[in-house]
Amino acid sequence: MAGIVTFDELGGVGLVSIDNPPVNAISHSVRRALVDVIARAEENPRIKTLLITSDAGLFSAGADITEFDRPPGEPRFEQVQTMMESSPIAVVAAIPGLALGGGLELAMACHYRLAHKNAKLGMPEITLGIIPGAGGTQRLPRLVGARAALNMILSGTPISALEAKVNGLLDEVAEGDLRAAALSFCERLVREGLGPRPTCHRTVRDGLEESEIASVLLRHARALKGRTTQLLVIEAIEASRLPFPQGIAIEAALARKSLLSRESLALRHVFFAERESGKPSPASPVDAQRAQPPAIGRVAVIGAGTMGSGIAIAFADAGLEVLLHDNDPASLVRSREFVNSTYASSVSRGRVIRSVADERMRRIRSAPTLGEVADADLVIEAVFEDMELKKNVLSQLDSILPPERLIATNTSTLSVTELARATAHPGRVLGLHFFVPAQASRLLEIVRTVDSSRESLSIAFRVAKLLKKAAVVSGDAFGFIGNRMMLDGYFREAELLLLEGASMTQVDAALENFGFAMGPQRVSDLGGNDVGTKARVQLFRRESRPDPYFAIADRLTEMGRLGQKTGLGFYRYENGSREAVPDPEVIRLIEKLAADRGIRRREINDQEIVERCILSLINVGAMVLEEGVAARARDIDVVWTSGYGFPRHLGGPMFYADTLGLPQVLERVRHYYEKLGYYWRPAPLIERLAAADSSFEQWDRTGASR
Ligand code: T1G
Repeated sequence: MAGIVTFDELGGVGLVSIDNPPVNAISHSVRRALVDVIARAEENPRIKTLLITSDAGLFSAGADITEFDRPPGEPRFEQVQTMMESSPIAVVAAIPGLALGGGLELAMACHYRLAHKNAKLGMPEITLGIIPGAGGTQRLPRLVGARAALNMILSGTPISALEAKVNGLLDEVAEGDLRAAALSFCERLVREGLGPRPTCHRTVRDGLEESEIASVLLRHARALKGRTTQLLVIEAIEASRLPFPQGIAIEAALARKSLLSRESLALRHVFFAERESGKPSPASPVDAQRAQPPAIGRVAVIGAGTMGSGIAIAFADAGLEVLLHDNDPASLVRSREFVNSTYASSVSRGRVIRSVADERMRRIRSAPTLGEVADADLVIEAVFEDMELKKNVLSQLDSILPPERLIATNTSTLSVTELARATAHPGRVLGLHFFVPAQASRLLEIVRTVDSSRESLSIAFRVAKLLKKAAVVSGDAFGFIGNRMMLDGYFREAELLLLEGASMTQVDAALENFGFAMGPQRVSDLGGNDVGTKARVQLFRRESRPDPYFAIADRLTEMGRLGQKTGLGFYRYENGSREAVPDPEVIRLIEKLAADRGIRRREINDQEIVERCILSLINVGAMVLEEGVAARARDIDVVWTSGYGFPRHLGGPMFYADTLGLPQVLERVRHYYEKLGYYWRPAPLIERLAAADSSFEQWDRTGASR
């Protein structure tokens, strides 16, 4: 492909520039082009040094993930690297921005490395369930030591150029013009007679004691819960003590093993599902796919409660000006305190430096009168969850704002269609459903109505990209995607299992061992049992459904046991701690509620707990798909992995169902249908796909042609 790698001669320097949009993935064509230019440079007697870089703002995001399921084309990665490392001329990497995975591995096969001060260098392979497979587990320990290498690879988080200079990964950091710094670096090499310096000839300066491995594993235990890739990483890094050819052979075998693992298939599924869900689905009107959203510089948030303040922080973190309005001055004062304390804790945890925090706080300005938001590019309403109140706010905004401006509601339970029709321009209204805490939760449900215009949708996608949120489009129906599945499936089963005899600690532990970050009762206590009760009342009233199941949670709300915020909920939280302590009073309450309902309590094992909570999630997920509330099964996986703590390494509930096999899923759902009743009726979509021995993935693939 023309121009994918360019070559220029600048004095005695051969300048190689990679240009493979969007992220300079080291694809097969890039590898082929690199081999060509290196050979040309080596044949050119004027060329004394080779400079490998890019003008694309980043160096490379690594190997081309889309090529993983195909046999690697020649030349393979290591052939390119061996050519660079064994080159008779000095090869220098100049890193302008991100250098990730295979991109950093390419740079480590160069003899010298420079980077711009804003560059970030990382090995994120573990986030894809694989180990570095282009020499990273062999060259990185030789450059930074085994301990630092293990940490970098297990965390998967990029480090700054400064850290990389300190730990030996970089030879120089350029404050200003990287190209100029790199060219004078090359001239200095020639002047000082410094030639090739193969990384593979180095030895690893520090060993890895068992105790160190254990402490590093402990540090990453939470992020790697239920995972196995880290064991392959350790095995590969331990092999870095061997001569390079032996170590690299061991890495290659372990990398192949990791690539075929279920964990990696699941994590790659989530990687691409997140990128797809952030774009109009194939089912969306073509013009929605092409709509160019206007620039967004200033946002207004109406309602300065916890959600409104969190949303304001999310936009300030993304670099936008935020106007925060509330007609209760006391709320604006409380919100300012919340914003200040949130940034203060981010600074104290080293997540952001003081000056940046101050800058972001300055971007959030209070707007005591609603009129002040008239020149905002978009407005998000986050007032109390009451239909009439929200309708009133939306119709006022509708009269204040120019008709092309987007008005979004953060409702989690009310009909967005009904709210939109309270305005004269329902097309410019849709739901932007943030999750607690709005400034940190990665998920954003974009709730579209039949009236929502393509412009509104494209602005919503733009907002999600700006906020770096995983965006998923949902139809305007009961509980949208996430809450519907949580209430109609996951939480319902968790409650029933308590009534039938399982203990809270048992249910929470079983699902945490399955891989959830937190079990259902602890999540309910974190979010507030009153919030759950209020949401259910709204939702079940909206759908005039009987609320047969949440007897315990609603009783706790009546008793004022609202959760962590009151120190009492399903559990007891002593002196403001987050440690959940079982409370005999709640156990007695559950026994009484069960007796009142004639439920005979019994021993329940963990397998039944996990099966009922997860299969009910899958069953309701299939209904959400069939009803068109979610456009793709993989959208549901994004909702649950980025917003509800479903383990990413299992791919999300629908991907997980495919790994179980839909015929098996159907057989178990039918088992519970017979045993527990109508709410376990198998979703017709599961029955059809199981009968055809098909999968949700195939269902997605046939999407538009269905
Ligand atoms: N390969 C192929 N496509 C990629 C890609 C990659 N490595 N990275 C991103 N894309 C696509 C992505 O699907 C999207 O496509 C577009 O680029 C923009 O991405 C040998 C084996 C770099 C931080 O894990 O973390 O090297 O949707 O929307 O938000 O040991 O992309 O437009 O069609 O995410 O600005 C290791 C993965 C690979 C980094 C940019 N590397 N990428 O974020 O844009 S494994 C990674 C990212 C490896 C070696 C091993 C992010 C980003 P589309 P985007 P962004």
